[in-house]
Amino acid sequence: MLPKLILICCLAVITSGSIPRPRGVADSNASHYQPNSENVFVCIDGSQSFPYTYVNDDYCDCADGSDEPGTSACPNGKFTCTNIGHRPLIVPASRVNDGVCDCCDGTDEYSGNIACVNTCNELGKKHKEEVERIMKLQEEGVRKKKEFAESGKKMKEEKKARLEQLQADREAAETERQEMEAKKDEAEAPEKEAKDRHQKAWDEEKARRSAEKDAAAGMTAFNELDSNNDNFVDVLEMVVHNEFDIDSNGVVSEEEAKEHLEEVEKVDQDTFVSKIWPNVKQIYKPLVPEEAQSDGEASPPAEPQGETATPPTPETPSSSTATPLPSISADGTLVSPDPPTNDVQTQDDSDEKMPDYDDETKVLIEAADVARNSFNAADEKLKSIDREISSLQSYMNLDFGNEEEFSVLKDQCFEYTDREYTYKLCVYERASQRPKSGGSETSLGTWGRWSGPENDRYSSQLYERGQNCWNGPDRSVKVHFKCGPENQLTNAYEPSRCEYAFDFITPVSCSGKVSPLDTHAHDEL
Ligand SMILES: [Ca+2]
Ligand SMILES: [Ca+2]
Ligand SMILES: [Ca+2]
Ligand SMILES: [Ca+2]
Repeated sequence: MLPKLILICCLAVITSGSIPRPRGVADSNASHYQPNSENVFVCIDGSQSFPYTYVNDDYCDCADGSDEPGTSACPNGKFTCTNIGHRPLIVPASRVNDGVCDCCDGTDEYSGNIACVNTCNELGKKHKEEVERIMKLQEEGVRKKKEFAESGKKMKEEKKARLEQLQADREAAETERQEMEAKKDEAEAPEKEAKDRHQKAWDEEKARRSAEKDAAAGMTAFNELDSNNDNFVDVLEMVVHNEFDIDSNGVVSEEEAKEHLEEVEKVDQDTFVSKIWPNVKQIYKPLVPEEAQSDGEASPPAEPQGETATPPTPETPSSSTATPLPSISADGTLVSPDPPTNDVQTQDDSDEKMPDYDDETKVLIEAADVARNSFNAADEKLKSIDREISSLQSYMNLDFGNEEEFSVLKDQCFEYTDREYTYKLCVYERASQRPKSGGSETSLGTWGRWSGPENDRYSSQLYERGQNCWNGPDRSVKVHFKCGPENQLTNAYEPSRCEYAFDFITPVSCSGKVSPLDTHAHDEL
């Protein structure tokens, strides 16, 4: 209620003392108190009438208290301080003669209990100065606002022209991209064909080399197995190789050897390489020469693998992946075990590099590279146009006020620091908060919309969908815009949990008018 009261008092500018009237009557009400021919006073609400002498007789007669404007008799009475030199002030009638000076002219204290000094001239002067100061601020603000509006309009015109230009450019860029894509496809087809051909030839060459190597390894194995050099590998030459022990009983029987030899007694080299080797190459191990096992004189002869041989203990890991432990030799030195020997297929890959493309293919690749680069350039050009168009369109969609005056704040960020936090507002973008002591930034919201009342739409902005509050809503900020000499974030607070408010002053919000609320706020100070 208080602001309304003040509004009334401030707007009712009284040329004081124009009509004689009873004590405590506002100039605007003076006509009600003119004595009439019947000497009757009608209560202002019209409900009752009394003899004129009932006015200010210190007894409350009217229900609306209007017969006692100058005494404290009516609990709902209103006393108007004339306050010549300043502004009239309405106070509750209970303040009349209560021993406290309420009116600057002291008219509320006429009983003589207290002597009030008249301060109206002094207050009036201060008030006038304050009004002038605010007026100047408003005028200066309006001047700046006009400049901002002009540059805002110019900016929008420029952006609009640029957007139209880009939309025209886009068509050409899209055509260009399509052409470049067709050329790229055209150049890539023969390139792919040539590269595939090259790859296929190389794969065949690799397969040939691999087969050659395999055959060579087979021949080596044949020569090793053929211990009596009769150009045949026979069953007896096979049985000394433990790896041919199919049932793992520690002995290679003749049957087992024969099974590996595809059920024949002996095979010649060609048969071995073509038929036997592919099946045994994964398990075959060359015999380790005896002198490498031990150089001691008491080396026992290689025991023929007969029925007497001890079968391997089940718990001994037979897998070749288990690393054998070092052992102590007969002369007491540490002997490292032999490295595993079954890595035939993993070596010699280093020199298996695909040879360079032939000249003809190189020419095709070069041509395709040129076409690809041209396409990529055209593609990037179109994308860049699209990015700019999208950015311009979002700019065009922003509401910068009736005169484009708020566009000056676009892309500008402002900070305000209180005891604990630094608040940041990037106008039309986002609002955030970070602790002064360091630590991570918390989003308080991103640009939402203008949120002022219908008759004052551009008085506040809403930033919404900020970081979620634990067990609560998403954070949001309402930014209140007020007239001021510069663009500045002047306050940040949290009126209700996770709903923040910022005060922002800017010339853009100046109207050129002095609002009664402005001067009242300064009177209070
Ligand atoms: Ca009365
Ligand atoms: Ca008083
Ligand atoms: Ca032989
Ligand atoms: Ca066996």
